[in-house]
Amino acid sequence: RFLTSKTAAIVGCPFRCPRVGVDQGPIHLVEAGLVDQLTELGWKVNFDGHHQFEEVNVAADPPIGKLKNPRLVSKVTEAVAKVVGGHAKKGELPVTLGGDHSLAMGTISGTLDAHPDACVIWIDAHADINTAETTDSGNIHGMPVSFLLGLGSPVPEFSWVKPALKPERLVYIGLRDIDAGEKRILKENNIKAFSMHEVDKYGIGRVVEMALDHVNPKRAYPIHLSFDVDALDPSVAPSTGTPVRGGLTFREGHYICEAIWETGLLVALDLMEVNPSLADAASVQQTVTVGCSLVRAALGKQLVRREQVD
Ligand code: HAR
Ligand code: MN
Ligand code: MN
Ligand code: MN
Repeated sequence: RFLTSKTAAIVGCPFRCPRVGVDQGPIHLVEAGLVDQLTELGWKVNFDGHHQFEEVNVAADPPIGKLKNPRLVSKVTEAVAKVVGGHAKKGELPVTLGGDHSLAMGTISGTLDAHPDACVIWIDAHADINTAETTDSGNIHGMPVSFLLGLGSPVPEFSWVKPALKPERLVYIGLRDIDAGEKRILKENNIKAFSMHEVDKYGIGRVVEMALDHVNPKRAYPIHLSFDVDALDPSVAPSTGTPVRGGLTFREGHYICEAIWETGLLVALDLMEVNPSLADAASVQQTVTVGCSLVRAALGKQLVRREQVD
C-alpha cells in the first residue's frame, strides 16, 4: 500500500563497532544468494554493492562519557539514514543488512523521514534503549531506541537524530536480557514489550496480533520491522555478538516475519547482528541461512498458496 513498486533496495552495512569492516554479516548474506532469492519471489532487487563507510580515525574518536566510538557511529548511522530515507521516498522497500544494531538509528530515522507515521516492531533479546546515562557497556548498539525516542540528555554528536518516534508507535517482541535502567525506561514511557515469557504464555500468533493491535490498531500505519538475529535462540542463530539462551524458535521468528508481511504495511526491514567472525563455519552457515530465510519470509514467501488455506 505504501510501496509504489515491488522493488527492494538492499542496503548492506558491513559495520561493527568499533572497527569498520569487521562484521562480514551482510557480505555473507548476499553471497548466500539473497538477491536471487528475492528476485525469485517476484521482487526487483536493487543492490549495487555494500555501503562503503568513511574511515574515522579510531584514535581521534575517544569516548564521550561512556559512549564508545560516538563519532564513527554517528557518521555511519547518519549516512545510512540518508540512503534508507532515499529508497523509502522512492516507494522502494529498504532491506538493511547489518552489522551493528546501532545502525537502526539510521534506518528508522530514514523510514520516519519518508513515512512520518510509521510504527516500529523491534524483535530482539535486548531492548537497546539505554541512554547515555543508563548504559553500562557504552556500546551504542544497546542505545539506538533511546536516541530515536529522544530520551536521556542529548549527545551533541548525535544532534542529527530527530526524536521522531513516539513511544506508542514502538513494540518489542522476544526480550529476555534487559538492564535495570532499561526496565525503568520501558515502564516510565509506557512502552509495550512482549518478552519470551509472553511468547510462552500466549503463543507467537497471539503475541504478534497483540503487538499489532497496540502499535497499529487500525492497521493503517506503515511498519518498520527491525529484526536482531539474536532474538532467535542461539541454537537457531549462533553467530551473533551477544547470544542469550531461551530465544525464539526458527518458526516463531519466521511467523513474525510472515504475519507482518501479511498486513501489507511493511515499508522497511532490518536484519541485524549477523556476525560470522564469532563462530565456526557450520554455525556461520546456519545463521546466514536462517537470516536469508527470515528476509524471504518478511518479503512474502508463502509456505503454501493462499487458496489452499482459505
Ligand atoms: N543492554 C546491554 C548494553 O547496553 C547489551 C546490549 C546488547 N545489544 C545487542 N543488541 N546486541 O541488541 O550494552
Ligand atoms: Mn552489535
Ligand atoms: Mn539489538
Ligand atoms: Mn540483541
